[in-house]
Order: sequence, then C-alpha cells, then structure tokens
Amino acid sequence: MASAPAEKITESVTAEDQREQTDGFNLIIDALKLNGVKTIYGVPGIPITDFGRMAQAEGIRVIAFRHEQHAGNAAAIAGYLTKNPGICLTVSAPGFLNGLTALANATTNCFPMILISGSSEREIVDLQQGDYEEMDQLAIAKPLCKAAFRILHAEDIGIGVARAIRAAVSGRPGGVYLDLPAKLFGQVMDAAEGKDSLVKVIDPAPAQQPAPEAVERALKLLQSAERPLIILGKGAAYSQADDAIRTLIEKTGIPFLPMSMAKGILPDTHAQCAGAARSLVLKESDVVMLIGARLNWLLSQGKGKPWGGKKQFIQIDIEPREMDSNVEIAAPVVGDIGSCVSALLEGIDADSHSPSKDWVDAVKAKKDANVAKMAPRLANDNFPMDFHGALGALRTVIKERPDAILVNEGANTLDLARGIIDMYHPRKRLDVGTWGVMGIGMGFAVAAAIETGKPVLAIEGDSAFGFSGMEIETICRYELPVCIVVFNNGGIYRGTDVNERNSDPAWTTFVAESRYDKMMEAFGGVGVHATTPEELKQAVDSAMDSGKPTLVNAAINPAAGSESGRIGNLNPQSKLQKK
Ligand code: ADP
Ligand code: TPW
Ligand code: MG
Repeated sequence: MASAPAEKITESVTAEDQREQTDGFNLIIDALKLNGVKTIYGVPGIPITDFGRMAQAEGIRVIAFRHEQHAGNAAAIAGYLTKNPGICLTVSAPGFLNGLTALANATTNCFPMILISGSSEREIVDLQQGDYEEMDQLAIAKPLCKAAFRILHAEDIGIGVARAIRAAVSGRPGGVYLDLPAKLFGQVMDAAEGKDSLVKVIDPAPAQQPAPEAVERALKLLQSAERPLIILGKGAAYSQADDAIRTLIEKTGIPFLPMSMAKGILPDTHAQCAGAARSLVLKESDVVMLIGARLNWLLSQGKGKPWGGKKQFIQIDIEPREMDSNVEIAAPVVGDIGSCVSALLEGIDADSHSPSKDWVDAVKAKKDANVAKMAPRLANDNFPMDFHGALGALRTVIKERPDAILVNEGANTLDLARGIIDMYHPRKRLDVGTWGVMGIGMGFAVAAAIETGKPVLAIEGDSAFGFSGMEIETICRYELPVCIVVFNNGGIYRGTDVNERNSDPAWTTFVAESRYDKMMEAFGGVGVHATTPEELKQAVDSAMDSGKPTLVNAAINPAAGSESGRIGNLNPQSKLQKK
C-alpha cells in the first residue's frame, strides 16, 4: 500500500480537529438549559452517571434520590407548582420501571413532567439478545403517559427535547417519556451544527380562548340558577389564574367548594367557602360550575345520592373530551382556565348572576353548625392522643404560617387533615391526588422545598410514610426545610387488628410503638417523640423556625381511625355468610 507523505496526513487531521465538536451529553444538557430547566431529579447508574455529573458541572441542580419513584414524584409536583415540566432521570429497565409509576400518576393527575431514561442498545433489545438491563422501554411507557419519544441521533436532540416539553405542558398537561439509548450520549457532531439544531420552545402552553357562544351559554345557565355552586379543582390551582377566579367568585357571591388540592385558591376561611357544608351544597345546588375539576370518583361521578338528583353542569376544562364523561354537561366551556374565567367575567353582572339569599343563608347556617360541632374535638387533650387533638395543633401551625407547604398522605391521616386544616394560599396543599396513591410524601416534600424555598410540613400516616421513608436521607443530605410528622397509630387505618389464626401479626398492623424519630437522627436530622398536642405543636414550630430537617413521631391512639378513612364505602363486601 502506497503511503501518503507524512506531513500531509498530519495537516488534514489538524484541520478536522480544529472544527469544534460536541456530543450527545452536551447537546442534551444545552437543550434542557435553553428551555429553562434548572433542576433534574433522579438516581444515577449506567448509562446516565456521567450525564448527571456533567449537568451538575453545567449549573443544573441535580437532586439524587434513593429510589426513582420518589424522584419521579418530585418531578411531577415540580411541574404542578411551576407549570414547567419537571424532569426525572432514570437508568434503564428497573430504574425506568421504578420511575414509571410516578409518570403514570403524573399523567392521571394532569401534572407536566418528563421522564428521561437511559436505555440499552436498540439492535440488541430488538433482537432480544440479552443486553445489560434490556427492555423495550418506549413500548412499555406509551400506554401510561401522554406521549413517548425516542431520540436516536445527536442531531435530533433539539427537536426531541422540544417535542417532549410541548407535549407535557400544552393542552391538558401530563407525563411524557423520553428514551435516550446509551449510544446517543457519546455520539459526536460538529459543535456549530449542534448548536444550530437546538430548539427553544416558544409559547409552550398557548392560551386557548373559549368560543364566545360557549361563554354565552354558560352565562345564561348561571343566570337561571337559584342555588348555584362553583367547584374548584386542582386544574384551577395549576392554572395560576388566582385573581380571575377570586374576582368571579366574589363578584357573583356564589358559594364555592374546593377539591383537596384546590384548597387555598381562596382561603378556606372565606365567607363563601362551602367546605364545611359539602354534603349540603352537593345535594341542594341546582347549577354547578366545575372549574378544573373532573366528575370522577372524588365527586361521585356527578350522579347518585350525594348529588340528590340531576344537576345542570357548566364545566370549564382545557380537554374537550372531558365533557359528558359521566353526565350531560349543559354548558361546556373549553379553553384554558385563565382565558375562560376572564371571558365569563366580561359578561357577569352581579345582580343577575348572584345566588338567592335563601341559598346563601342555608349554606352559612350549615357551615356554622358544622364548624361549632368540630371545635371542641380539635381542642381535646385525650391521652393517648387522637387524630383530632393532633390535627387541632397542626391546624394552628398552618394558620400561623400560611406560607408553608403542606404535604399529606395516609387514610385517616389524609381524610381528617384535609377537612380540619384550613389553607390560606393557592398551591400550598399537595396530596395523594386522583389515584389516592401512597408514596408521594417525601418526593413531593423535597421538590416543594427546592422549587419554592418555603418550609414544608409533611403530615404522614405511618403506613404512607413507609412507602418513601428512606428519602429522609435525601432531605437531610440537601438540608431541606422539611418537617415530617408521622401519625403513628401502629398500622394501616388502625394498629389494633388481630390475626385469629396464628401468631403472625394482622396484615394491617406494624411494630407497636415504633420510633420513626430515631430514623431521622441516623442521618443527622432532628427527631422528636410527641405524645400530646402541645408537645407536637412545640416540636413543629421549632422545626419550622430553624428550617432543620425534622421528623416528629406523633404517638396516636392505635384504636383511633376507621377502616379506609372516609372511603370505607368503596370496599367490596363479601356476599358469603361468615362461617
Ligand atoms: P380535582 O382532583 O382537584 O377534582 P382533577 O384532576 O380531577 O381535579 O381535574 C383537573 C382538570 O383540570 C383536568 O380535567 C384538566 O384537564 C384540567 N386542567 C388542567 N390545567 C388546566 C388549564 N390550565 N386550563 C383548563 N383546564 C385545565
Ligand atoms: C401505592 C392502599 C390506602 S391508605 C393506606 C394504604 C396502604 C395506608 C393507610 O394507613 P396510614 O394512615 O398511612 O397509616 P392511617 O392514618 O389511616 O392509619 N398502595 C398504594 N396506594 C394505596 N392507596 C394503597 C396501597 C392504601
Ligand atoms: Mg396508620
């Protein structure tokens, strides 16, 4: 073989070298940064370990969790709080699957997030030749999220990331899966061309104006109402149309009922809040306006006994297919909540759209009676402490610190806290959402602290806490201002069940009198054991003042609590006679 003159070869290599190169790692980081991504939640491993290091070096905050599900939950709630998609980063197959629960949950709850997962080599996966952590992740993710994409070439990174962002936040928000095979990270291309291939997503969630006829129809129906009701859902909280919603409610004087995570858009202490008269307003109202709330199980599908007969519904939602999902919607208003509520406001006239005085008086009377009935229970000093005594103390904490974020999960711990603890500001209450899923606690708490910088109070059933409890190490590692209160009644619903058959414990019970506070001490956090409402309040106040990661083990009477909290009616009943 004839060899070329030595100096000629050197010359051409040098020319090639002089053109700057970039690679998949850098392009993904640049694409995310270009689109305002500031934080990634994830767990490291092949093939993403170096990617996380490089992202951190480039100024993206990379929060490492102990389990992907909690990183995914953190990304999901970051999306809910900011309207920008939260990013979760996982390794292939098992890490991806661990994150998938959070992605599916985000989609169910209409929270925008992107699960980015490394994956194995396509050639090997598709021939099922047994690659390291082999799995066809794209196919598995598809039915569980809003959209799923895979990027195979470095030059497509810009478009791929842009598509994922737009899919997550436009229209009804949801979870998006982005599959990045290991080979992509190392792919090299010309740096200038790479830069040119990146896409900044302009107006990722465009306003969607409602049709004027739809607004007209809704206003007419509202005008015909005598006993109107407005139901606010977490879509309303997500929309951040706080001022428009408040104006609509106050201008009309219509009673409003907040769904769990919509509490605080207007304060629960607002004169028109019908939270304490829920059964009455559902049953007795005649026209109901839903703003960012679905007629799913949480609202008895809009029919049956709780509704006391057929209603006429106005529904404001960005998703047209949500209309008539359960019952006829007399006045569908499709668009984003900010635009829809503003359009309604233009046609609202306080005289003709206000409720009858009888209705307002009836709601107020019921509400006052229920609040008076509850007051002594919240002030009780029973020993051992019960749910009401403990929640009475925490209710005061939030009243005194309305800026704090409340995370809440469990059964009794959830249902009772939701009813008892008043919220004063929007997007301060984060909980189990549409699925009633256990395990969101620590992921939500971490992201709430990181995204908002506000103190977080996580009120957790002892079972609920167990699903994500190891993340207290994450909370301590990042020194987050999170105070966790474990409502320790020794089990799921109660700690008193007995297995009659053998010496195994009943399957709803845990080790009696566990000391969850000691777990926190293992990681350098503050642990407190509280046995009275007073001790509890003192410990939480001190945690909120200091901002130090704290876990308070609240010893709750094991006999307190009812089966499935407030939704025992959903348990199937055995048709067989007990032998
Ligand atoms: P809740 O559980 O509080 O009752 P849901 O999750 O059932 O609330 O309902 C939220 C609804 O809000 C969804 O149907 C979703 O399409 C809708 N939504 C979310 N964001 C917006 C928005 N910006 N504008 C209009 N509708 C929205
Ligand atoms: C992922 C089923 C609903 S509530 C609950 C479980 C296991 C725990 C209730 O006990 P806890 O509360 O937290 O101690 P309390 O105050 O009543 O004692 N797996 C998932 N999600 C759900 N919802 C369950 C199981 C469940
Ligand atoms: Mg419990």
